[in-house]
Order: sequence, then C-alpha cells, then structure tokens
Amino acid sequence: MKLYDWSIAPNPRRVRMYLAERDIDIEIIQAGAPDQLDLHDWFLKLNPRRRVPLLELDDGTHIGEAMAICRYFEAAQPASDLFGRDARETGLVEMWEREADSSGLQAGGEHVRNAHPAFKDRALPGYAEPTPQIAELAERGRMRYLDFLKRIDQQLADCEFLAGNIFTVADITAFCTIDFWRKFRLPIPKDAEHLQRWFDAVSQRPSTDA
Ligand SMILES: N[C@@H](CCC(=O)N[C@@H](CS)C(=O)NCC(=O)O)C(=O)O
Repeated sequence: MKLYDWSIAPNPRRVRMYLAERDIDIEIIQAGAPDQLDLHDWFLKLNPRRRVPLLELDDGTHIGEAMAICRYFEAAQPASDLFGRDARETGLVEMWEREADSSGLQAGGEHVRNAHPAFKDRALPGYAEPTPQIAELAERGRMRYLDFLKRIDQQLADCEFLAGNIFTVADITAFCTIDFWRKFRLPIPKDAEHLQRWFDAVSQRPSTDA
C-alpha cells in the first residue's frame, strides 16, 4: 500500500496527520516537488483526477479524497475515536469536518487561487485545461473564509475541540486549513482568542510534524 503525497499541500497533510494520530505507518511517495506548483507528469498519468492525496491499495485500487482515505483506515483497522465515539459525536464530527473543508479549505482556496499571480490560469486544482482566475470569486472566497474563522472562534468559546471535548478529524481539517491559508495573507484574526487558543494547543501535537 502507498500514499501519494505532496509535502507542501494541505489536503495530503490531513491524511498524514490522521495516520500519525493513529500510529499507522505506510509507504509515502512524493507526487510533486516542494518548490513547484505542478504535480509530477508520471503522477498525472497515473491519476486522471490529477490531485493528491491518493491511496494505492496492494490490489491496485486507487482511493482519492482525504477523508475517504481516512475512512478506509477506519474500516480496514479497528476504528479510532477520531470520527466520534457515539452517534451524537459522529454527527458533530461529520458536521464540523465538512464545514472546515467547504467553508474553510475550499473557501480559502477560492480566494487564493483566484487572487494570487502564481495561480494564473490555474484557479481550480485538478484540471488539465487552463482555468482562468475570476476576481469576484477571490473576494467572495475571502468573505466566506473570514466568516468561517468567526464561526469556529464562537464554537471554540464553549468547546475544547471543534466537535466537543475530544480531538477529531474535524480538528485535523480545520488545523491544516488555517495553518496553510495563514501563509497567504489569511491570518487568524487578532480578536479570535478562542481560535488562537485551540490553534496553539493543536500545534503542540506531534502529528502536526507528520
Ligand atoms: N477534496 C480533495 C481535494 C484535493 C486537492 O485539491 N488537492 C490539491 C493539493 S492540496 C491538489 O492535488 N492540487 C493539484 C493542483 O493544484 O494541480 C481532497 O479532500 O483530497
């Protein structure tokens, strides 16, 4: 089994963090160079979805999408607490994980990929054809992302972690999101004290180095 990774990218980091939290050790192959904005040609031929992360099973099956890969390991091995311990927690984890992905990771990407000159004609990941930047989407993505930060700051006023008092995949997706987009002029707002407290605590986890 192999995981195709790209050390600089936030989506494969979600899987690396999950695997590290679970002490699962698998072969990791870099599908892109750390100083380039394109995945390697051999990987683009191997994976028509043109995106990482990608898990390759021993029978050759390919599974893409960060959370689908984590779910594979939950099913293939004894389940962990990272998706919740009971029905209530499972629902909350799913809700916050999806929120962190769509309103956080994707909204930040909508801003950065439509605004940053490095992504000219590459506004969407995973397309072979040019995808032009749209200035209005950059603005809307920023608005969505800042609103997401505000909402999770409010949520973290009452909870240690996003879905309650245990660390879950919702925290993994939110952490990889915020740690990545803060490098692109989308920092944690100064008045988001609960979010900052959570971010500092999660940063201490050894899995963030994976
Ligand atoms: N929803 C997908 C997103 C995958 C994705 O967008 N990956 C990015 C790296 S973070 C990628 O492969 N980008 C390729 C590109 O920009 O061409 C997931 O959860 O894995």
